[in-house]
Amino acid sequence: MERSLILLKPDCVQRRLIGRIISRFEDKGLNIVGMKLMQVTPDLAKQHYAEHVAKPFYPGLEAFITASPVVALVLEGLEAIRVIRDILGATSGLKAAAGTIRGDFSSSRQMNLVHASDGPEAAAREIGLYFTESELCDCTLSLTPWLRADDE
Ligand code: FUP
Repeated sequence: MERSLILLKPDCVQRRLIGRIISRFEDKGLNIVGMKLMQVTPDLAKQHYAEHVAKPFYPGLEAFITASPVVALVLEGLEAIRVIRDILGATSGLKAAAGTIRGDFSSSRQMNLVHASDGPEAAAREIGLYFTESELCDCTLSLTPWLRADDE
């Protein structure tokens, strides 16, 4: 099983798409193990986007990600990191394939609705930035035997 850090970004919250986007993850069979509405501070933004802080687009990215609350989630599932990024589509909503979240709902590179960790190391680092261990719930949902075989 893998875990990934997901942010429903300010554009997602402001456009009242939270429910529809979370439904896509639930429909796929991913488990929610952490979830909260929160405000990203400039300091947290710099830690989250550490690899981008020196880039020309960073000031605009920080202004955007701190402009309104976000919903932070930890999702869990088999190959969850890749599966979730496939569900999101390419970074720019203009390039993302139809049927993906960004392909269906976004026409922007910055306002692309959802962040998802891009690898296991990023996931561990980002989950630690947004959640304490006690905020994560580990439970087996009763429908699990109807979502995949025991040996998968
Ligand atoms: P992703 O892994 O899909 O979240 O995308 P990146 O790590 O490449 O970029 C991080 C965030 O910076 C994305 F949400 C989009 C944003 N971005 C810009 O706003 N402008 C750019 O020129 C490039 C990326």
